[in-house]
Amino acid sequence: MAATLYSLKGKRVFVAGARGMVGRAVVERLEPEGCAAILAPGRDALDLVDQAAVSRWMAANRPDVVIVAAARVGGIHANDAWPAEFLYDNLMIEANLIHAAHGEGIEKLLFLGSSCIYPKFAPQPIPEAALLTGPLESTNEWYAIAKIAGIKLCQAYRRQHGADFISAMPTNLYGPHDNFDPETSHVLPALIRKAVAAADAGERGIAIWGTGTPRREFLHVRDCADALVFLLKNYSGEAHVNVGAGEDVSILDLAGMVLGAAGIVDGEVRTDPTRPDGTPRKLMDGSKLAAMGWRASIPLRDGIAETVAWYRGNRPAT
Ligand code: GFB
Repeated sequence: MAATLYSLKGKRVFVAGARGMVGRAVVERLEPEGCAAILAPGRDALDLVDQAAVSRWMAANRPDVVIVAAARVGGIHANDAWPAEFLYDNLMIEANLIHAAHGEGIEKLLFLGSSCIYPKFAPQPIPEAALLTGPLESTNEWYAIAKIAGIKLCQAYRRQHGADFISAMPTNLYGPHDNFDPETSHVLPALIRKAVAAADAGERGIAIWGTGTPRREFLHVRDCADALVFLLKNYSGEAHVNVGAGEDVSILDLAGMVLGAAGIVDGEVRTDPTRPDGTPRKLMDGSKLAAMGWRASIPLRDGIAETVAWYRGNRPAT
C-alpha cells in the first residue's frame, strides 16, 4: 500500500460523541497512534447543539483533527417517533462542528453518517453513487436528510475553502456500550436483551418486530473505529466512503443467531407484522474502501457472542 497520507502522530484529536458507542471505540482505537492529546468532552462539558458553546470550545482547545461521531441515534421506532429531534439535533451538531472546524482552520475532519442516506430501493449492494437517486425510507428520512446535509457541508467547505473534510457512511453498527433500551434501540441490542431475558426466565423464544424478512448488514463497532482511523490516515476526497462488513442477514436469521448466543438452541421466533419493517435490504458496496486496503475482521457470530457477554456483565441491575 502507498505511504500514509496523514499521520495522527503528535496531533490533538477531538472525538465529538466520545461517550457514545462509536466514540468510545474510536478513542480506544486512537491510543496506539501517538496523538498528542485525545479530547473527549462529555455532554456536561460541551453541548454540541449549542452553536456558541461549540465555537468557544473549539477556539479554546484548538484541535488539529475533529471526528464527528456525535449524533442523536436510535432504532426504527425512535426515528419514526421523534422526527423533530432526529432532524434538528443532528443538523445542529454537524453544522456547529463543521463550521467551527473551518473557522479554526482545523487540518482534518471526519464526518460519520449512516447507510440510511440511500434510497429505500437502492441497488444492492449499495454503491456510493446511489446517493440522491430516489425516495428515502419514510421511518428514518429525518435522520437521513440530516446526514445527507452533513456530507454536503463537508463537500461545500472542501470546494469553497479547500478544507480537508471527509465523510464515512457505516452500515448498522453494534457492540459493547450500545443502547439496549427495548423501545429506542436498534435491532441487535434489542434482540440481545430479549434473548438474555428469555434464557434467564427459562423460556424458549422471543418476539421480534415486523415480518423478519428485512435484511441488514452489521458491523462491529471496533471494526468501524478501525475503518475511521484508516480513512483519516489514507483518504482525502469529496466523495463519501461506505464502511461495511460485506454480508447481510435476514432479521429472522439474526434472531436465531442471537438466541443461540444466549444459550437457546433452535428457539422460537414470533414475528409481529403490526410493527414496521423499514427498508427491505441495506447491504453496502464496500469495494471503494476495500480497494484502498481495508476490510472488516470481526465475524458476526463472534461479535454477537462478545456483545451478549458484555450485556450480561454490564446490564443495569433490576
Ligand atoms: O435496527 P433497526 O431498528 O433499524 O431495525 P433500521 C432493523 C430491522 O429489525 C427492522 C426489525 O426491520 C425492524 O422491524 N426488528 C425486529 C427490530 N425486532 C426488533 C426490535 O425488537 N427492535 C428494533 N429496533 N428492530 C435504522 C434507522 O434503521 O438504522 C436509523 O432507523 C439508522 O436511522 C440505523 O440509520 C442504522 O436498520 O431499519
